[in-house]
Order: sequence, then structure tokens, then C-alpha cells
Amino acid sequence: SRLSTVLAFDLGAGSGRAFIGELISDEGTTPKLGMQEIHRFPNHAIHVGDHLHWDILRLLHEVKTGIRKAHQAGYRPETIGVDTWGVDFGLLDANGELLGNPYHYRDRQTDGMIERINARIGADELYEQTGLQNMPFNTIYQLFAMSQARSVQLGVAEHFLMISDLLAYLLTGRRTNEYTMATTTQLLHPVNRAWNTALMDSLSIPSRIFSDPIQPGEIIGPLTANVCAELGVVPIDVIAAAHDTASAVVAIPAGDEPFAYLVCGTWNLLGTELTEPLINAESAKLTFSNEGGAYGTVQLLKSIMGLWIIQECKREWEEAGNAISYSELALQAREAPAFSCLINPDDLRFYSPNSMVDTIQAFCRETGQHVPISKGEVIRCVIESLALRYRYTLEELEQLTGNRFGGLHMVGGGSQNELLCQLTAGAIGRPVWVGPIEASAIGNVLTQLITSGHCLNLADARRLVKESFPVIVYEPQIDLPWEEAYERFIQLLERC
Ligand code: LFR
Repeated sequence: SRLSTVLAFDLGAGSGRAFIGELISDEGTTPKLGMQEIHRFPNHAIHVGDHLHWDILRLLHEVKTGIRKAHQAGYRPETIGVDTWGVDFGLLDANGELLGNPYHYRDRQTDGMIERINARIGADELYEQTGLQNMPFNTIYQLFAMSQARSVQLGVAEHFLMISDLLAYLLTGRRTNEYTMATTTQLLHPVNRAWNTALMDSLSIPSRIFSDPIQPGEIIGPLTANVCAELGVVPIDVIAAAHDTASAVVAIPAGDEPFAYLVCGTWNLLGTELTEPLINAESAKLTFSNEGGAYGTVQLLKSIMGLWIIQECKREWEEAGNAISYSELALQAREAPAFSCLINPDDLRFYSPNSMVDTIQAFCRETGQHVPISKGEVIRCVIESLALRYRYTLEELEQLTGNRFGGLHMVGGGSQNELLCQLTAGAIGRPVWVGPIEASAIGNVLTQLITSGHCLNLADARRLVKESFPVIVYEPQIDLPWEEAYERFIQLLERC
């Protein structure tokens, strides 16, 4: 029998998905979670003049379409949750109207802002106050850039909403700042877990636009009468979902022991779950972030450039009339020779280049390596470099926490890339436990089930994931000279 039905939206930088999550119990067996994908849509960055934006109204439209499709398919979800990528936001005026289109985190307005904030506050001081890796796209840099540019929007804004808060607002009319999303702004104090208004003041960021954070799982409110009338549904409650990364970690099938994870999508987040922030000279030097997790946890993690590099190569080939599928790319990468060239995936030149393929080739040329030409060679180079980057980051994480991890949990869309999973196991010399793939959406569903009392807590939710979804184990294969490749990789990191 069906114990509960909920609807989860998970929006990433590349695509959005809607899932029906159903808690089902057959006579005498332990309940299991089932996930049905009911809607999937692309998420595009849009160039407007000198700027790069998200198409927020299209995203709202797709979320509504998801609600409608769920209803048409006969589902009657009890609650809805919307999780999204972090960092980006919209501003509302005093009447509650959206001021402009949210900027995309790769917009160039933040160029040079790290240096300017460092000059004002000092990098060490900023890390101590925020506990976050200084990524150029963090909200703090976006808002600072707007304030420096005397943004009219920022001048009249009354409310600041992260993308997930904004979508929830457009559905319910309720303005909230969800805590785990708020921690990606670099404007929240990691220890007292409240907005850092002194930091805002020193950067001329108006603190009036922020409201006290609410926790993931809290009820935001029902769909507005307008939305219900438009979609022909009853006023379902929208529940605050956690940041997509934090949501994915909720769905990691781990037990009580410390565990390491890789949330693998456009970005790659490698980290471990803690109960308190870890902020000291070493974590500052190794540039680890303390992001807010669901249910009071702290996610100590590092962002790695991720599958973005592969997505961009693929897009470029497509636009040049050489369209190729991910599976074909994987096949060609598998056949390409191993370790013929490596890149540092986190080199900033890969962040937003005009041509990703040219940039990879230039990197290899400049570092005196073989220059990859074929698609297979290029992708092989990226995958091997990512795998080595994971090992490097995992070792840093171990150094920092004093833990030794028996293997790595890998979740997210990128974990469908078998070659990446296999080479990661080889690089770290330990097993990689892959699954579930749709971890963010599952975490979102679990948060809703905890709110309705169908799951007791985080540990219970993770037990449910273990019962419900398979985990594929990749054991390290010793057919490749990983140690030698790792040494080369470290030398490369030291040089650039
Ligand atoms: C992953 C993610 C990361 C964040 C990046 C940009 O989807 O949310 O955690 O660093 O997107 O927002």
C-alpha cells in the first residue's frame, strides 16, 4: 500500500527534473521509496547584452508543468519541494515584484571582486568569518559587484531570495530564506549560523533584504489560489528543500561511521559530514568550505570544476556540426590511450572559456605534454584529471579531519559515467560506491517525508535509501600505473 506521495523538483545548472516520490509498503515488508520521473527540462544560460542570466520565468513555467503533469498522471502529492543549485538569487521590491532577471553565476560582473574584497577585509579574515572556499561566483561577490556598480535594483530591493526561495515564493507568495542555501552566499556566519550583518555593512550590501533563515523541512505555505486555479489543483503545501548539494548528501546510503562523498554534476563537491564547522589555518590553506547541511549537519567540502568541462566540449562539438552522445564519447574515451596528458581541472581558465577544447589543448601545449586532438583523447584527459583531482582532494580531507575513509560514495548525474567511476576507483585505490544517481531529488523527497513524520530522522532516511536503491561497487583495477600518473598530476598542480 502507498503510505505517502510527494513531489520533488531538482533544478541544476544544466537541467531540471520533477519526481514523484512514493513510500510504499507491501504486506509485512519494510517500506521502500519509489521514484518516478514525470518531467525533465533543460536549463539554459541566456546572454543579454554584457550579462549572463537565468530564465527564471521559464523555470517557473516548467515547475508548474511538472505539477500539472503529476496531477494528470493521477498522483495527488501531499507536499512539494524545490531544490536548486546554490549561490544565485533574485531581488524583490517592496510590492513583492521581482526586480530583473537573476544573474547566472558565470556572469562576468564578479571578475576581480575577490581581489577587491580581499583588499578590504583580508582573505584570512573573510575565511574565518565565513568558513567558505573563495569561489569567484559566490553571492557575496555578486552582491558586492552590484553594490559597486550602484545597481538600481539593489538600491530599491526589499527582499533577497535564493533561486529555490524565489521559486517557492512564486508558487506560494511566502518569502523565506532557507538556511542551507543561505550558507552558499558566504554572508552567513558559520558558527552562530546567522546572517553576518557586520560583514554586509563593510561591503555596502544592504542587510535589510535578508530574513532569518528557516530550516529545510519547514513548511513554507500552500500554493496560491492563482496557481491552484491555473493548474487545477488543490492548495498543496510547499516544503523548504535543502540546497541541491545538501539534499544529495541526505540521500547518501551511509551508516553511523564518517564517510566521504562526491556529489557529481556540473560541479563536483567532494566532502564529508560533520556536526560542527571545521575552521582553522589548515582548512583555510586547503580552502575547504563549511556549508550548511540538513538537520544541523555541516558539510565540509571542496568544489571541483566538474563535468562542466565535458559538457562544454560536447556543446562545442555539437555547435560545430559534430554532435556526439555521451555514450559515444565514453566509448571513444575508453579506447584512447591512458595518461597521455593531464590538466588541472580547477585552473580558472576552464571556468568560462570561449572554447573549452582549445583551452584544454593550450593547457597541454603550455605544459609540454601531448596535445589531445580526437574527441576520445580530449575526454580521456578530462576524466583522468578529474579522477586524480578527487584523490588529491580526498587526501586533503583526510589530512584535515584525521579520518581514513574506506571508499568514496558517489552520487548525482555524473555518476552515470562508468569510465569516470572506474577511473576514480583506480585513482583513489579504494572502492567507489555509486548511487543513487538522483540523490538531490531523493534527498528532497526524504526531507518532505521527515516533515510529514513518515521518516523519523536523517539516519532513518538513509536506511530507507539503502533499502530502496541499488549501489554499484567499482573496485580499483590495478592495470594502470596510477601512482606514476598521480606524481605527474601533483607536479602539474605545483606548476599551475
Ligand atoms: C551544485 C551547486 C554547488 C554550487 C554550485 C553553484 O549544483 O549547487 O554546490 O557550488 O552549484 O551554485
